[in-house]
Amino acid sequence: MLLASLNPAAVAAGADLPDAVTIDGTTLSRSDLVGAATSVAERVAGLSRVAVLATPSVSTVLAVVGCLIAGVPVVPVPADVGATERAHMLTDSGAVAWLGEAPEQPGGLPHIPVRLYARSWHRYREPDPAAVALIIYTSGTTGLPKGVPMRRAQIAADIDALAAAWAWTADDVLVHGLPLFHVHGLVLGLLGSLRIGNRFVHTGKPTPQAYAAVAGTMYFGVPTVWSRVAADPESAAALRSARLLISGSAALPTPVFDRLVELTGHAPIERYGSTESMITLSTRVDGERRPGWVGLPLEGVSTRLVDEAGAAVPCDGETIGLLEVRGPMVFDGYLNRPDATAEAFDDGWYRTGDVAVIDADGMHRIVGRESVDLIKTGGFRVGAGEIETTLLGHPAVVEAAVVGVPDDELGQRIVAYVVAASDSSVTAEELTELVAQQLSAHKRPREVRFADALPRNAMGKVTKKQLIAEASTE
Ligand code: MLC
Ligand code: AMP
Repeated sequence: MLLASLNPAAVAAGADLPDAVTIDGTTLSRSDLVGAATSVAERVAGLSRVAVLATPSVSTVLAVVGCLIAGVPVVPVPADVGATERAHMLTDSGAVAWLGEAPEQPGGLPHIPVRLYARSWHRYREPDPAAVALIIYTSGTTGLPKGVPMRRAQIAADIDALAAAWAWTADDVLVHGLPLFHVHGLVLGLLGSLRIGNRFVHTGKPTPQAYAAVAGTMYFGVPTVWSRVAADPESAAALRSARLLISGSAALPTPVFDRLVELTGHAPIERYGSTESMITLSTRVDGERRPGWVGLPLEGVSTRLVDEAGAAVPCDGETIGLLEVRGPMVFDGYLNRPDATAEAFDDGWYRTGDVAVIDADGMHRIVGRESVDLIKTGGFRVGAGEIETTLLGHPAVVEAAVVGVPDDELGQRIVAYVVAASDSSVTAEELTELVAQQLSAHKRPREVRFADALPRNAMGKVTKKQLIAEASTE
């Protein structure tokens, strides 16, 4: 069973847990979860796909679990989504209803509320392991986000491999305050806990104070969260009693790693992955935790480095290559995008788009991204192209170039360079708001710089490295 701890027969026979999930101030037992989510399952069974506005709430938890019980694929929609992105996710995924929280703009779809106090004890057969559980949207360098269908067996394989690497058991208390519409918060945090059978606490926002207020054994965070913890010695000290502090979704800066060791007594575990591959590499609970390195392949995972011509690159800890991965958790293709799927694979290996080195012991270090047009900000993946297209949709914008500028706290911060029509009075705020309204609030540029022209090379291509250098030095 994918959500093994929610086996109705075992829960009915006494394998209950009074505080299985705590979220938004409410605590649910395993039997609450089974009863309420099965009631959701009864309302959605037979639907082809449903969308869930994935706020951190009881309603989202029950909606997702109910769909997993009924075998209905879920499209988690970012809680801060804007109009264009939302319309694209609904149309592309073929979602037939909203389940749970009602969005302001339902886009013509019916709404099925989640009733928190309804219960059903109907028993559903476990869906096929090859069935799609989730379709998570993720950004590419250009265009609107692509759907990544995740099969039940892929999710189960990833959680089990992480459990082996981290000695993650039902005795753990897992704490995080991350979004429930991505791999990190939803798949690993929530579904992982419901598979392993540990207590799960969602803190609402991932602030250092909120983390310190919960007595957890495992804490998940993106590097931005850890950098804030490292800047708050009092909250950090409260994490001393934890078993593992785990960082992922972007590179954990070495000074943050070192400061966490000092303040919490824990060398953080770092792990690496993507929406397409889920998590494939991690340092292990019983292995070396080397700052700046993301560890070894998980059980069942193989990795290799190739050069631009596809030839093998030596694993000597120094030579840089393009990282490719293979394993039971890796996806098998984007939804409705055979073109992008073909580009994503090299003879069965997933081209991660990341540049890495591997040393003789098999330790991996992520050096950066192959393309400047895929930005990671606060752990969120954002395509330069989607923001540029949105900005160009404004009548006063003549040219736009979006870059990720190195940032101590966010990893990269989004900066938009804009050439505006000479007679326009368009403001930075107006353009930032346009991105929030069309795409998502978390894709807003932090800064909009107006320019007379964009720097271009002899081929006429915008020289983004020049823009990044300019924005970094000021
Ligand atoms: C932010 N703000 C802005 C702004 N950006 N205001 C104007 N213009 C902008 N461009 C506002 C915010 O709304 C907020 O206001 C305030 O500024 C602080 O913003 P912030 O610094 O961004 O903080 P916060 O909103 O708290 O976000 C930081 C964060 C968030 C770490 C909480 O980035 C986050 O949740 N990241 C997690 C991403 C994640 O889970 N990725 C996993 C992908 S899966 P106010 O008023 O609201 O306070 C994956 C696989 C794997 O990658 O390997 O795991
Ligand atoms: P996403 O699809 O949002 O999960 O983004 C995946 C990308 O995040 C990867 O391709 C990497 O570029 C980046 N990433 C995830 N984890 C790490 C890590 N531990 N170190 C460096 N980059 C990471």
